[in-house]
Amino acid sequence: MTVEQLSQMLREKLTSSFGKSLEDATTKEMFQSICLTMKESINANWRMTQETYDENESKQVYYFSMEFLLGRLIESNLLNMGLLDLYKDTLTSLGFDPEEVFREEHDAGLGNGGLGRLAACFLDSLASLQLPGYGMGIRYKYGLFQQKVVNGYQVELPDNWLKDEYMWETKRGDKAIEVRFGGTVETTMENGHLHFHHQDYERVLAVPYDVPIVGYDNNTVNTLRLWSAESTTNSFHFHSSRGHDYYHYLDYKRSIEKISEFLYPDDSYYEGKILRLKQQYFLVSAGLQSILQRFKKRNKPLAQLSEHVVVQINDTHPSLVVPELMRLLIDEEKLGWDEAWAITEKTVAYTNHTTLSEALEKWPEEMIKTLFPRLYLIIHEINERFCKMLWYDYPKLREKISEMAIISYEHVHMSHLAMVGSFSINGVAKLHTNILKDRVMKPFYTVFPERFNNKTNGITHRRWLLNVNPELANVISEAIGTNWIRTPNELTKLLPFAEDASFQQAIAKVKHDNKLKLASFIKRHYDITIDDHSIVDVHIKRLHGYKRQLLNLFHVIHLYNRCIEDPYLELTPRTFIFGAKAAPGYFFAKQVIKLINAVAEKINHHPQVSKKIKVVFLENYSVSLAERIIPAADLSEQISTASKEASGTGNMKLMMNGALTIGTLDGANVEIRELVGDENIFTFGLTSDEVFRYQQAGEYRARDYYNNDRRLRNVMDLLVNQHFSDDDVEFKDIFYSLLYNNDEYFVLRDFDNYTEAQNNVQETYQQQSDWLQKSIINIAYSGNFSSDRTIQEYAEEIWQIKPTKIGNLI
Ligand code: DL6
Repeated sequence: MTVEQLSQMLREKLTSSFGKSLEDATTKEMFQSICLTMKESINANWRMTQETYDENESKQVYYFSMEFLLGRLIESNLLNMGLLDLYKDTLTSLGFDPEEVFREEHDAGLGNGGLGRLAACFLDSLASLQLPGYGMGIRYKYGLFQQKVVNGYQVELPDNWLKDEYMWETKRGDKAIEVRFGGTVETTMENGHLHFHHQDYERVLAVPYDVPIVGYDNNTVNTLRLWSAESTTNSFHFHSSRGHDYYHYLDYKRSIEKISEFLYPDDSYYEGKILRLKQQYFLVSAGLQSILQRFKKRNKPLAQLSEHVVVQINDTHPSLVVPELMRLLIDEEKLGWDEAWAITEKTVAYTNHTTLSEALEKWPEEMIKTLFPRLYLIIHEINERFCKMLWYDYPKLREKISEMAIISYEHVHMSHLAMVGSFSINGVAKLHTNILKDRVMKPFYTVFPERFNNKTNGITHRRWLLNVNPELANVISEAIGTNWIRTPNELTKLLPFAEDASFQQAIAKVKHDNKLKLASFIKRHYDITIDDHSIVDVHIKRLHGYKRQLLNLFHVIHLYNRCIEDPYLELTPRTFIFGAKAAPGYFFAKQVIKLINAVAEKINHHPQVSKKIKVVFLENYSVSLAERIIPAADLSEQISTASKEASGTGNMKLMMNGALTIGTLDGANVEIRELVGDENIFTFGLTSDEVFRYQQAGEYRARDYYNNDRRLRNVMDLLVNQHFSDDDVEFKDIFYSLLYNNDEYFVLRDFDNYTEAQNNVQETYQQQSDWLQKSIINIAYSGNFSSDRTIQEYAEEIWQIKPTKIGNLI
């Protein structure tokens, strides 16, 4: 298609959909017209893809996740369809700014952070590798809250992302499914068999909204199915004799719709909220019922389910799939327990994303019993059988049975349920998987060694390099051709260019241009001028104690102190950028946000120090904001307390865009170091084994570090002497958590090592050619972290699914 033809199409669409001429159209109408034109070709391929899967009887993976952090889809869809440049050129020729038009799309923020974004990257890779994949999630009416910063504090506002029509979704009212909550179970004996009758339950209608997932340069269009909770008048008992029925009905309707109203904003923390549990079951039941309906159309015996379907659960949140699949097979399909169990165990696979004990879900037994009385009986039976098996087959583990049971101390342990009911249990980075095997899940590893495996996370290089940094992508392609786009491991072909002066200059120019763009964004939105030749030092992720934004900030304050002590101090200018949302109830994290803003305020207004350092807290960190920051970054802060960060994926995105990592030996940082070599990454601090040793021996004394390190004292005392605030109250909690609660995340212990590593960063940066060489080496090895690699491993080693070519329809 030519620019002229597309212009004509868009003009016609503006008229037919909005009754507008090009001259009158708003950017929003233009955005919507583009989506409508795109959907015409997407929909044709979408139908074709689904028909091909059914005709070929392809085995499909269903990725169940409570979160899909999609961000915007317009650019990645255009890129994957091979139309991005055409649309950009056409928009420009029509007098529109493409970026402005694309920004009309509201981020779909249906996720907290890493786990949800990983799910989105996986969908992109599945479609791009022509793999039959299907996402199952919830269509929350409100996504993750919008963060505002008011007087330095985080304030949360609702994210009403569906306020305007969501252009990519299609409601499939005809595919709605009933999900049942509460009630009682009556047990009867019929023909010598026990039968379970679920009665007096509440009916909720699960209505699917399907989002097409467009593959890269192929015809594959997979589906992300997002379920929305709705009520029906026929699920409510109207009594003509009773007054106020209408108001009762409205209350009832509201209580049903609440189920898919909002996403819980907690990351790496479990809270036993009843609505959250309802959400989990809602997703699981609707998803599984729709899978079985589809499977039945293939006219195969249920015993073959696992040859057609694999259900991957993204963390334990959907682990009710295990008892729910059992319920459907036993109560609805009339299979016996053993047959149903054999099918379930072969169909479900589980990914763990955290070792933090506070994030491991355990629901009160009573809650499960009340909400899902039939499931409770099934979980009880699974538990009985599992504990008996341990008792008879693993005598050495007898004393561990209460620790391993699915139900113990009046709680249902979801990770135990997931492990017992799955054929595969995987961690998300080598170190993380080893920690699961050797520590957190050790007894389960003893019982099910063959189930444990590692799948190191990845990111889609299409969005995180081609889309966000097209200039870098061009420089790469000019040097090594374009094969790397299909085979990202071919980025290693850049290695011979690492010392090439002209290639280094090309890379440096792209980075500088990206810094200029970020600087202009920061100037526009925050009225802060940043030095576009400064080291752009980036710490972007959720705010959490273990991610140690505080350690970074202590280094910033330390630099500030040094600048004050020595006005002639030679320092390579730095811009410290933070972007982070804190869970609304996480007091400590919110205090850290306030402290970052207070430090920023002080430093940015200091006549001398601000010439060398700037600190910027960018509000409302989101996928779209990450897309602006990452291409401009020089330094990637990955400084979690070792053993706490399961993998990280921001580390991979930044590396792919040429940033060097300063990091602990945690999560996937370990694998980054393995690839690029010790000299191309700045590692520091305690190792995970050292952290475990400290914890076991109880030997850590944070106070000693405060007492013995003058620099640390000078930093910390500023928190409690009103230096950064008008009163001395504000940061005392942070101060006390370090000294009196003994610094759970070893910030003080790692401060010295971190500062040394930061000095090393500065020295290396001053040798620009060395720095650029390292940067190129990082880009070259980043292909290993494409989610295409990860998904290929899942497909071959867990799912046993194969690429299915979709014919050419358009
Ligand atoms: O696997 C995706 C992502 C990892 O990269 C992060 O390291 C990890 O913290 C995150 N885990 C969670 C925890 N949620 N739960 N449960 O988001 O997963």
